[in-house]
Amino acid sequence: MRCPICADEFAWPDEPVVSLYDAEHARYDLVDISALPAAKQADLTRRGYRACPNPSGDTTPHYLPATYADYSDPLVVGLIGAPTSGKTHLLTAMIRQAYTGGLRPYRITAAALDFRRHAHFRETYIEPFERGGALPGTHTGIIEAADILLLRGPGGERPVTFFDVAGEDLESPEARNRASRFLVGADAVIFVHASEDPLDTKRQVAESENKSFDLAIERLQGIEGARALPATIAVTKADRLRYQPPVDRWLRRGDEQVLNAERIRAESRDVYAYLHHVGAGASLRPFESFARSTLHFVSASGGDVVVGDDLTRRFPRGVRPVRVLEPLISILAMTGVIPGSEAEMVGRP
Ligand SMILES: Nc1nc2c(ncn2[C@@H]2O[C@H](COP(=O)(O)OP(=O)(O)OP(=O)(O)O)[C@@H](O)[C@H]2O)c(=O)[nH]1
Ligand SMILES: [Mg+2]
Ligand SMILES: [Zn+2]
Repeated sequence: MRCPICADEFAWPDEPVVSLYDAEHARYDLVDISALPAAKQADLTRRGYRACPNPSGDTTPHYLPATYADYSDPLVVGLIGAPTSGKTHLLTAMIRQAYTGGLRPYRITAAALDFRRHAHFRETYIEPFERGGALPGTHTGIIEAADILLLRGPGGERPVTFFDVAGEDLESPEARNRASRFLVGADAVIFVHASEDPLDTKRQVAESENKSFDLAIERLQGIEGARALPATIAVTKADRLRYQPPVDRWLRRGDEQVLNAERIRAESRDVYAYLHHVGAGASLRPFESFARSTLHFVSASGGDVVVGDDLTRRFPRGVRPVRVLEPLISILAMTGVIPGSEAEMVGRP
């Protein structure tokens, strides 16, 4: 199997031991479960972890849910985008909505597979986001997965690991070897482009380039079969374009309730035209580089952040995510998590 965190291949040990997390001492304890009754074994395995042997020795120690290898066909999904493009807010809104039944129209439920990781993600991102707080920029040098979910649906049970690293690392040729190693094992990529960024973009960026996209694509192209990797381009912060046709029309639709490849194609065409029109042609490279891709307008927060007198950054009217699941749904269709003939057509010309 391949570890979703370090992308190393290794044989999953078939031993009756699991590592249980001891919160009090902040450590993992190795427990031999062989003498326990089957029900207890199953329960401890469900809650337990296994240390990844990380044969290439290139990461800090990390643990996988002990049930990870029970599922065939795991997915690794990575977010790519410039610093402050909105990756973390989008992923937070997306995972939050997947948890609260947002994939029900596709008969998919989401649960945490890695309980500790999800609890951390919930406390650090989902809860502050729900309270209307702006999320901090992602620390550089972090190479751990953000969350590992288990999606259950007509396509079976699929673990999905999400990676959200700092845009700064994605743009840096030195750091990217570590930070974007997850790309080596990625099964799908969400490319995030921020529409108009008057608040955050203090830097001058040549319109002709999107460094994080370029570096990620370059790295992926070194991997066999990379052209077949499903990709989606999410133009986020689209709340800033809400009065602008045709963006207004897509945003007003809210969450879709059925999978419709033709509609996704129509939205993709509109996003393509928008990016082209505003001179962001460089952000269209994923569309040109991968055989199957879709493009979407999304908004994680529904509005701009406001800096208060105490310098905290908040969304004053709370958050109202718009169409944040659409990029994920396209990925799920293109990776077979949503099966069927309609899904087969998603992202194809
Ligand atoms: N208007 C608007 N602003 C947003 C939206 N999503 C994020 N932002 C703002 O964009 C800024 C950056 O968002 P992040 O999600 O932290 O961006 P990031 O890509 O994760 O940035 P790094 O972690 O530094 O790579 C924050 O100030 C957010 O308030 C959105 O949907 N609409
Ligand atoms: Mg971030
Ligand atoms: Zn590993």
